[in-house]
Amino acid sequence: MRQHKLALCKEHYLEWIPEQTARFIKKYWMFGPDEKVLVAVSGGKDSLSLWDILQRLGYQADGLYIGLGIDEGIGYSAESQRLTVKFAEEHGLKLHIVDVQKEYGHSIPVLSNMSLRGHGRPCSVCGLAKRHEMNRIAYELGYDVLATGHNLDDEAAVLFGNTISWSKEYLLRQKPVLQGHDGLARKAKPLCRFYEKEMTAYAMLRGIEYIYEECPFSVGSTSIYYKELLNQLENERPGAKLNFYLKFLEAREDGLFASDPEKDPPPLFLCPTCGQPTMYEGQCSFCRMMEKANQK
Ligand code: Q46
Ligand code: ZN
Repeated sequence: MRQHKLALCKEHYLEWIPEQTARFIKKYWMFGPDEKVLVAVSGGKDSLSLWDILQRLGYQADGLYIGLGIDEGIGYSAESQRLTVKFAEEHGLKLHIVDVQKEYGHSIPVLSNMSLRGHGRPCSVCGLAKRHEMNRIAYELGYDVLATGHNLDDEAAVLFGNTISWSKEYLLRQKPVLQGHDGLARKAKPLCRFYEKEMTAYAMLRGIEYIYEECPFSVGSTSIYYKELLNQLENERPGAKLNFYLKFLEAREDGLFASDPEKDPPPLFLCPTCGQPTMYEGQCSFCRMMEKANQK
């Protein structure tokens, strides 16, 4: 790990990753040892590794898999669900499965083809549906916190995108942990300081079987382009990616932004259809999308 000027053998690497994760969980006040954690698992290396690390650290961590109905000739959702179920069974872990199509009548590709949002790209519809379902399940089943497997490459790419467009609203919300309020679950990203490569190494050394294919809809996405740019920078200057992210976190702690919605949260309304909190009065974006879909 050039960025840390550190080289470890397998045995020590597999100890170092959970130790560091425990340190980040504590440092950013993500959750305590007695809290109930819901891990959003997709069948990929990051989320399965996160689940593995949390159970090794002794947390009460259950999984949530959201079936998106993405096939695209490679059976992407079916395979990622199979690997997630396999992991849960092998480790004796509790897994909740929610299928968007069974729950709401339409899969993500079908919703996307209805051109309801996202200009024909499924990620906007998919992201909205995933956020809605993660919050709903965490809330309905009484979990204290929702943990996702975002790694440093994900976080740095989002930060880069939001910085070049100076999207203040999104920059304000980019944190290792977002406190919950008014029906919004607390969200934590315990892997946010690990490089993607580090997580791949962890998953492989632990023998975790994960889906190698990326979601077919991620091809050509802006976030992949930003990741490539940041990797070029990292190759020239080891540690640049980590520095970019950590210096941003420091700057925001030092008052980069005058207002902080966490300290002074905006008033929220309740969606009359699903009861979840929304930024605006009336139905939430998810229920509006579903209503339009059902009218088609
Ligand atoms: S699963 Fe969904 Fe991602 Fe696929 S459709 Fe886009 S958002 S790329 S993390
Ligand atoms: Zn709603």
